[in-house]
Amino acid sequence: MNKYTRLLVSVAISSAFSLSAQAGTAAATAPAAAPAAAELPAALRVPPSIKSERQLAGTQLGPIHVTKVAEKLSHPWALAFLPDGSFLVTERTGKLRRITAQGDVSEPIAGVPTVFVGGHGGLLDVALAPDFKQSQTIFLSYAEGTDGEEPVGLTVGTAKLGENSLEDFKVFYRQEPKQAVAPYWEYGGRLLFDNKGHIFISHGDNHANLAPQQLDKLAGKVVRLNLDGTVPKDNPFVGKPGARPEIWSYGHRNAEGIGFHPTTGQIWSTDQGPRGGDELNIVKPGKNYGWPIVSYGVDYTGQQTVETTGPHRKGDGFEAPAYYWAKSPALSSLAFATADNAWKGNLLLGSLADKQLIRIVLEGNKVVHEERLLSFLNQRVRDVKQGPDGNIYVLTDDPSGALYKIEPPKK
Ligand SMILES: [Ca+2]
Repeated sequence: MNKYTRLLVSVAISSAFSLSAQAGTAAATAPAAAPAAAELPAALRVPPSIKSERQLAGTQLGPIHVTKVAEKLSHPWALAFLPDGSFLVTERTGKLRRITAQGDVSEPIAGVPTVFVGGHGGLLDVALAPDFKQSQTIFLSYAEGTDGEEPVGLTVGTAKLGENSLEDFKVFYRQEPKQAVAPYWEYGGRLLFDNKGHIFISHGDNHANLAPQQLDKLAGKVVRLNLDGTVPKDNPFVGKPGARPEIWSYGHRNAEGIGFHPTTGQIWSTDQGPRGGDELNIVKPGKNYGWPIVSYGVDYTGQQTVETTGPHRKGDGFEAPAYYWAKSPALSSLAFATADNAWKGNLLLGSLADKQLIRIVLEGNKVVHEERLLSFLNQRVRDVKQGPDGNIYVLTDDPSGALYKIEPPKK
């Protein structure tokens, strides 16, 4: 516990006491105001804008502590943990910053490529190469293109991370053909490494109609590559005429979360539905996840999309989701909790529209329970990751977004 935390815990405790005392007084003269005050979580009893305050909040499995590590980030999108305890954070508006463990935010790191910022596009994921300790290499994903001139696509680059700059930036992978046009929605963009020398890259559908079903296009796909940029010989569509060999799976709408299940080793992904129909999928090679032919959602107009024939049905040839939501939380990132605390084995999901962290309890591959967390922050959750310290870190998507640390309930 650092000096700020100690101070603020004591502030929090004294504020809580003084607030209950005031509420008691107020109740005598204005009873109508009392119930709302009584329902306030402990975490709201101190102003949420103070950096480093460690707030206590009740959850189904016990108390959690929520600490704002850093703030005033411009639409932060992704988070990576550096070996020295600091953080790398992308801002969708095009900047990469380093944040110290104490929450000091650096000036933008130089050498980041020009990115297309618009709609869902911008600087997206950041991930350390598996050999980062030796190579200092990072991977960045971003939207690339020029507004109004030609379509925008997803690009992945690598660079060596210096103190204040990126060196030796190279384009590692480029979505061709690019397919996103105004209003520039749905890029996916999440990066995932296995321990076998591969990288997985999720692609949104770029709002490009049937593209997720077309195997000569990369929109709406999860792609798998070797770490030297070549295509693995055992990818499912290698040698199939008319199909791009990079493709691992297809029929995705917007997988902004992708990760390995810690015990089965299978890839799980989120998928944002249009209006309704967000999905959790188990991503298998060569499989078709159905978008836009089948979906539990409807278009934003309230009508079924032109291409959609209806929901997933047994025997329709498409991979049904492990779970879906009729009302979309607008799922972003995904993290499996593996540390030794009460959330071990749970799946954590960011929610943009519902402004929550969602805790999913699994029995095998079946979702048996969900708990909605962090509602009191009232912030869109863009990224969620488990840190090397076993705590959970989230980024909030806002013009003045923040990095929060969540200490899960103890076992
Ligand atoms: Ca689906």
